[in-house]
Amino acid sequence: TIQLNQLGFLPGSAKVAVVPDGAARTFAIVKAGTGTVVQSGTLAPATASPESGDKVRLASFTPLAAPGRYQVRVAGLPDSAPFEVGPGVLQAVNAASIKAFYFNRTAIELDERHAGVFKRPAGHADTRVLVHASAASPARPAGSAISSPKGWYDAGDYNKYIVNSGITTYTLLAAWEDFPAVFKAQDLNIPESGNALPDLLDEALWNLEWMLTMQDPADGGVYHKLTNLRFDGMVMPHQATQPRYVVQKTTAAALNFAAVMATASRVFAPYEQQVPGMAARMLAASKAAWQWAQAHPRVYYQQPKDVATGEYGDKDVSDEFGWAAAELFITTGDAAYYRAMNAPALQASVPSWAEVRGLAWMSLARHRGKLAAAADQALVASRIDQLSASLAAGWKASAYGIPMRPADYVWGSSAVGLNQAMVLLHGYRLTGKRDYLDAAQAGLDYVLGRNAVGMSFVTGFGARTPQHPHHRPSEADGVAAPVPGWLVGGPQPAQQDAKDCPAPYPSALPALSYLDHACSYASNEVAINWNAPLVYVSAGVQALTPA
Ligand code: G3I
Ligand code: 9MR
Repeated sequence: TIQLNQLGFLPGSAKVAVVPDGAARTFAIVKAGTGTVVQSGTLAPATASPESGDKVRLASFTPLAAPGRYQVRVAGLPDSAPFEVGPGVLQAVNAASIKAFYFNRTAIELDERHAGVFKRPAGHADTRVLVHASAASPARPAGSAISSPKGWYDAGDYNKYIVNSGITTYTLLAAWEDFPAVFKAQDLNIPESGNALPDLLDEALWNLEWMLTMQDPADGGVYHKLTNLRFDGMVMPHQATQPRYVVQKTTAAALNFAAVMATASRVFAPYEQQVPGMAARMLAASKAAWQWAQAHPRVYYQQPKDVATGEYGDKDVSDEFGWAAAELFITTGDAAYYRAMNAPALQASVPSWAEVRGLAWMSLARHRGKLAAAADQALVASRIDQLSASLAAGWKASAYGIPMRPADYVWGSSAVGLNQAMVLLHGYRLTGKRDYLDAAQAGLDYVLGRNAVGMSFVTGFGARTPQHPHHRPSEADGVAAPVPGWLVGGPQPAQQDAKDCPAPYPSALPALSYLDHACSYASNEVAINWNAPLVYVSAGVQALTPA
């Protein structure tokens, strides 16, 4: 079948569909419903896609700009899913991708007014969380209790992990810093809607307030995670009542926390009236965590024997040091932080929870007009441009016309595609090279349906979408549809969940190794760090695509 972005395109976007190789050499764009041909074109030469084992041709129809509903037609094949062209095509998915965070809030009832059929009682107040032996200190001995409420559930499970919350919250704040116009008047229908903060910032604050409680006021150290000892069953949040613990302070947690609090401090500084003292509190918390990390530069997460939940373990924190230093430099202007960043040695790479050096460069690029003199502006530009150029080269070479390469199909592959697009949007802003914008669009198209399994990987958005994500509320709430607005992890060949899955995967090929089954935490879970770049990219494409 013909694969493409199942939601649609802005009038000014690059528009591409993927057609299985066959006899046809031409394609047509037809009006959905009437079948009237509005445009026709020639298919590109066939290219083999090793990651999906097929041969495909690209159909490019970028000039199609008149708002409407269309399908791609190729002789001998069923028409494509219908798609929209129009200036508003990404608004709903952008809003839903943020609303998903609300649906994963801990410690608050989701009432009918804001959650509709996905209403549920509050889960996990987390006002009495135990200090695990691995986190004990004189003032907080093992078994003593702290209060650590709010925040979002990490994913399909009910735990809260600082490292992953860090990149997630940062990415939401970055979306705000880069594209405020998209969010200023957005109404997400969350409990805070209508207050004096934009809804995106209200949502981010829900998690930032939790993160602040994860810092030990005695020394500035930050707990790695707040968790049960083992994963819960497939039950609703309020039915998951195992005791919760804060576990081990780590260097990675301290630095992630320092980076995000420095970022949040500058984002919330203009809102002193709405959140009095918050910006100053965040900056002080950031500096204290940074100091702790200086004194404890190599405390890596070591999963205690009695704990079995997610690890987010990382034994290279040079990137976390660089990122935290960059954010503290941007927020304070203090050249000592720029020197601590060790910019000449810090490369840029596509961000993930374990690999955050690219975030430092994107933040510097964003603030390049206002950086203190210490910053090497030419280096900032070249880091972003070079990484974008290498992603654009992959995009040009790929059969599906996407920046993803075979090795990018890892656990959370969908977010790899979107984090690549996030880098490319920065590259486009910096250089104006149209290829970068078109490659970013292709990354968004990938998750919305231009992929070998022919699915939009966002629940509720597209003609074919995941029905059974590994997401405890979606499984346990008795509502047939999954909670909307969530990006699932996507295909990857390792199939670490095969032992827990009654159904076999359809294929072991990287881009086909996907199972729309609730058992599949390795290909069909949702996660906050995967949704955040969906928020960023769906906003950025709207903000940057020329009309
Ligand atoms: O680093 C190696 C790399 O060198 C190697 O080439 C590659 C080959 O597969 O593997 C890489 O390690 C992978 C690692 O992620 C880093 O990307 C592991 O195989 C892979 O198993 C690991 O997956 C992580 C998974 O937890 C299991 O630990 C995912 O990134 C991470 O997103 C996921 O996070 C979970 C939390 O633990 C719990 N909550 C849900 C969340 C989402 O599934
Ligand atoms: O639900 C868990 C998910 O959030 C994690 O990403 C995944 C990998 O750590 O583990 C899931 O829990 C499974 C556990 O690892 C093995 N037994 C089945 C659990 C799922 O119900």
